Amino acid sequence: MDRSFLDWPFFEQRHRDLADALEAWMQTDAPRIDHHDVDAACRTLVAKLGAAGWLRHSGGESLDIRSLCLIRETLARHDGLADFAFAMQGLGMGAVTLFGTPEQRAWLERTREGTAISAFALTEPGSGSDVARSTTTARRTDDGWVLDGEKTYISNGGIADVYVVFARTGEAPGAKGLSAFLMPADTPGLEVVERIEVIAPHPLAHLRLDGVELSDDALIGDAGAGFKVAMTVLDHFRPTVGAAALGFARRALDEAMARVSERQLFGAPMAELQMVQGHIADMALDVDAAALLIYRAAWAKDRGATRITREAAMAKLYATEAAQKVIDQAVQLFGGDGVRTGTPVESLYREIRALRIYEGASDVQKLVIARAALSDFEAGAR
Ligand code: COS
Repeated sequence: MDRSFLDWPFFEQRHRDLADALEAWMQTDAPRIDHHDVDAACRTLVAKLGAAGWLRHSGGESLDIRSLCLIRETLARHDGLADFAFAMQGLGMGAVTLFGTPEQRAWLERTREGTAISAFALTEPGSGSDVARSTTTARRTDDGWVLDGEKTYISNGGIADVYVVFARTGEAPGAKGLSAFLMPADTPGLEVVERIEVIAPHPLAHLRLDGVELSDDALIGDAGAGFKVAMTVLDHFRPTVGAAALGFARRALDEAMARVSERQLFGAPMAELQMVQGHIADMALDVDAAALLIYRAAWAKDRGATRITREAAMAKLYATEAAQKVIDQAVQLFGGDGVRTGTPVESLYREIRALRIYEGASDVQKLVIARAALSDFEAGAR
């Protein structure tokens, strides 16, 4: 595949080395595992990614967003479930990496080694895009908190060892009354009530919290700061969702180019037809444009920007929407084989869809970008 993007000025030599080493690992040592039992597959993937040292990049003292993006892009190009397993260790522990106490960071040792699996429990049956409406409650007691409510579409739900969960602590209405908590999976009162099946299978569950007792030291960050904790975590991880989409798109483009180079149509390879070249041009353009937005956002954060809300939203929105189009065109170029169960482009077609929804749907990213643009304009106009 085209690796010329690694020469872009966004990267340092350590990033090129990381991308090369992971590519080599995926081609030689990577676990070739059966995906039919997704729970077992994810446990194996987390253990192997941990043992090989890749999960050290998923959290810790700080996050290098370019490394996270390169890893997700590379894993996604080879295996969507490997990307999922890596990504969730980062998102799940994101609040601990960014805001955790030294005691809470003990969990990071385990998620970075691949000996514990983490999850990010924000979405509720009544609030997905509108986080400020979250209704799960955390009531103060003499020595801690009691949590009640429901969380849904929680990735790694059912196999996670630890959850970061967001609940209403009531300091103020709406966004200013939420807090983040660290909740081990074996805490009494936490129940996995339903496993959710989706078009690209991965561990996903609906959770119920019924009188879950947590101690004082489970609180991550300040009471009432949970909305900002969640948004800050999402700002760090949204470019990486774009990177996973980019990995899927690069794979689709490579598959399509191999196909049109080999397949004969009207007496010549498909690649010689201008209509086919039009598809390849659109796909290649989308891939490069997505990569530029993703690595611009990652670079901006890594070089010290306090917030990359706008850049992260642009990267996620563009890359996920573009990848959907790229993959759809690859399916088209494959003809009947493109929709045949088990072919690479068929599975990419299913894998990409959720990325336009989770960690902030495309519509939410537009809202975020427009708000940032208007607020910058108003600040400049004053
Ligand atoms: N970083 C830090 N602080 C942020 C922030 C960010 N990215 N975004 C908002 N805030 C702050 C705001 O500055 C505001 O604080 P002040 O009142 O002190 O200024 C506060 O948080 C509330 O912000 P806002 O009024 O913009 O919140 P809204 O309720 O209007 O919602 C959206 C904002 C819709 C953008 C937010 O709810 C969102 O991102 N939703 C999608 C959530 C998501 O990704 N869900 C998927 C779950 S994970 S699979």
